[in-house]
Amino acid sequence: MSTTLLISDLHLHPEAPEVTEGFLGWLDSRARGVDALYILGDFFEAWIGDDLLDHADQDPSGNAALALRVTAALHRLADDGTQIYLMHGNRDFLLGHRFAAAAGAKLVTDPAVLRFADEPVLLMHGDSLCTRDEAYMAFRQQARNPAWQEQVLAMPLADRLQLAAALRQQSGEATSNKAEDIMDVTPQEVIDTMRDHGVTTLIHGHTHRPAVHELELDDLRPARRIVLGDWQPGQGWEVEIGPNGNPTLREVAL
Ligand code: LP5
Ligand code: MN
Repeated sequence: MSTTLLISDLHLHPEAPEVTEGFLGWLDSRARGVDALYILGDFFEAWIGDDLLDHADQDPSGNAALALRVTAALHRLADDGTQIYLMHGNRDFLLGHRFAAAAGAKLVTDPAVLRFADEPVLLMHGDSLCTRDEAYMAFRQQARNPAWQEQVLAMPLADRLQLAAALRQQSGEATSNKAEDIMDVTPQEVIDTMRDHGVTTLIHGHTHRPAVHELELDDLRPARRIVLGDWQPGQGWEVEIGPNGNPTLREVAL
């Protein structure tokens, strides 16, 4: 009996200890013994580089200590036989192989197509579908540029912490001034992306608008878009895909 769990948008942060504890509890109970666990981005509120793992002593923010606890817990699950996969989000696109190795996980590209019970399923973080948010699309292009990333990763940790805080503040100001529909996925982009990948099921996070949307592709085939929610104190979201290949979106009490 194969079971896969998918989660997204935990936004783990030293100042949100209830979510961290809730996640670690979920990992030890619910995720124990499953075949695969997919974390579809924004696992951390902000990730400034894997070298943080080596400098917990120089990190007053508490992010390094948090990451070490979380990687150790993930590695225990991996050691028990669960395959763990990490996809980048718009907050943790700097997660790298060093982090993945510490967690016993593999990085997966966004988008990724998997097969469940012989049906292809498209997994994404979801930010790339928000094409009407032109300011974000421009930021995304810059943030995913390898040359920019290399330059940023060469900065001292303290400067990176500051830069991340500045970007978070600018993002907070920008999003409070954007229309709600601009920050949701573009319907036609969803349909085009699903067609391009030959799928009738898409699972993503990012928008924090958990739902199952039934839709129709251009060729009139029925399709569904399953949106994972973000994790809050006491409440998370998961998608379970069991042996029949059918995904179920569920609210999780933490
Ligand atoms: O994240 P959230 O929910 O606030 O909003 C997102 C989009 N914003 C972002 C930006 C991130 O929040 C920034 C945090 C990154 C942390 C890691 C940093 C690691 C690198 C630095 C340290 C080493 O993703 C937001 C969307 C919203 O989702 C909904 O989809 O609207 O998009 C924006 O807010 C973008 C703004 O509109 C414009 C960009 C502001 C920053 C401009 C600086 C440009 C210079 C960059 C190089 C220094
Ligand atoms: Mn996101």
